[in-house]
Amino acid sequence: MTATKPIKKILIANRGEIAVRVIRAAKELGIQTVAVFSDADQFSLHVKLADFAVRLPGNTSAETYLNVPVLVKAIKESQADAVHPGYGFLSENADFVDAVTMAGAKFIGPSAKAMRLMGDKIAAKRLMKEHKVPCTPGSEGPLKDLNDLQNHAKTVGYPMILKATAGGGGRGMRVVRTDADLAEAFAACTREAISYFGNPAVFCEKYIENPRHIEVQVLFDEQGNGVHLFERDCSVQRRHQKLIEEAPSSYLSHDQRMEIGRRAVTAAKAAGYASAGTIEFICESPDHVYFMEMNTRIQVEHTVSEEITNIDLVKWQIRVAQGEVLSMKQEDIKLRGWAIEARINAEDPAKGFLPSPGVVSSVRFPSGPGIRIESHLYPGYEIPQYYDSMVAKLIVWGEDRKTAMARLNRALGEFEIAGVPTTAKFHEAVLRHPIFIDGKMTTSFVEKEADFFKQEFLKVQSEDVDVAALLAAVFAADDQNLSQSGTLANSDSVGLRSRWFDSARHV
Ligand code: MV4
Repeated sequence: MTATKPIKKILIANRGEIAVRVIRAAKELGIQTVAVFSDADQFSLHVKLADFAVRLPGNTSAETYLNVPVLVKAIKESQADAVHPGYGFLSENADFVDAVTMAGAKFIGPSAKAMRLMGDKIAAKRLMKEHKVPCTPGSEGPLKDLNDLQNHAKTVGYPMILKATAGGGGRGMRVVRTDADLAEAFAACTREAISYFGNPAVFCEKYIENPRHIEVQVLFDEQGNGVHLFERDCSVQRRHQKLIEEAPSSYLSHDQRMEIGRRAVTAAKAAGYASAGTIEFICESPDHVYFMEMNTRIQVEHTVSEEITNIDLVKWQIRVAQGEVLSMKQEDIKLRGWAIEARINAEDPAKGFLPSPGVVSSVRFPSGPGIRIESHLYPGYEIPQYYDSMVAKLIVWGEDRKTAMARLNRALGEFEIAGVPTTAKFHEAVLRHPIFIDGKMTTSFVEKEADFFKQEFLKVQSEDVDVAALLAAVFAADDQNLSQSGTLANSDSVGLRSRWFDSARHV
């Protein structure tokens, strides 16, 4: 038995909903919490909910949530004995893991070594191959020069994709479709690799057109015991920003599900991984599922895996960081029902998803059976312009996919954030699309169906206008009706949703 070292005080090096999520998990484990906040986040919910808070002067991410020396100072001053990085910001920065460790605190996540290994896409792919995890066909290592790439093009064929080894999440990639474009793409990709990641190494792969994006949640303790919590389907995305995630995936059969899960556990074990992590796969067909990369952090969409397994991943991250051994075996983890998450961003889908920071005048979150909200919003909160635009996650659970979709639709109908446009309306349109309803979406779905979504927005807007015009006409005809019929909208509500009638006048 390895000794456990109880954590007493966690500093959360993050903001927004994930900071709130971590604070809640820590509190339930009887652990104190330290929030850090930028000037723009002075009135943010994570600051109100934490036991302590440390100001990080400035507004930009670089000055605050990405500022390692300032965070190290906050760790020391607050005497936190552990740090949770959330997602984004420094969550996959191995140098930050080292800095936290040097400051005498426990990093809640994998070792710097495992993080560095999986952060190098070529090294990660090599490791997977060694462990017989299928990978996308392509160059085994970094491309030496254009000649090397031209030789690979002959075996891999077109279309092909060039990726920076230090990249990931869609950055530093180039699709090449012809011989003529090869030289220019290679030069551009190498240039980007240097300027974005400070590492010129680039590799090539067969480009899978219209893939499904499926990822497997894994959870490992520091003794090397690990399990998977089945897969998530994240195919509904736009420009590498996920919009809807669900678990499990309607793409896989039971046997394919168990196989992809086993591969993910093999992959994480090979990396010497501890904590919660995600193995991303790209699917050409249900039988051609290739390892793509590992995300060495808790992800935004971890919630859907929690909902179908009844396992609290953030609490388990904290527990394994204390040296605790996983109490469950793979056969203890039962897949129950279906979960869908809709990311609600302060963005205007009618304006190309333009960010829409500003004051939230009122908030009405849905509730009732099978509904979970993860959000840092409250009435009067001002969404700052400096950070990610995600302001809420709406997660629903149902016995099956159909039930979950109906529940998400019901919940979106109740959902209201007034003051700023959000992506909630877009999600309602996705739920009306036959490809989504049939579970047949690929990563090109949103882009390819752009016309459908435009039409849906026009319809919604004209419906609102029609109702408004109708009511205006009614009011003009009979002034008395003003107080007896209208819409259930107040000055803070968005749009016209329900119409009401005074039944007493109609009997
Ligand atoms: C690919 C691919 C097709 N073929 N690799 C994008 C994010 C990064 N993790 C890798 N990505 C892709 N790699 C090969 N060989 C297509 C994508 C891709 C994608 C992957 C997952 C989710 C959304 C995506 C959107 C566009 C492209």
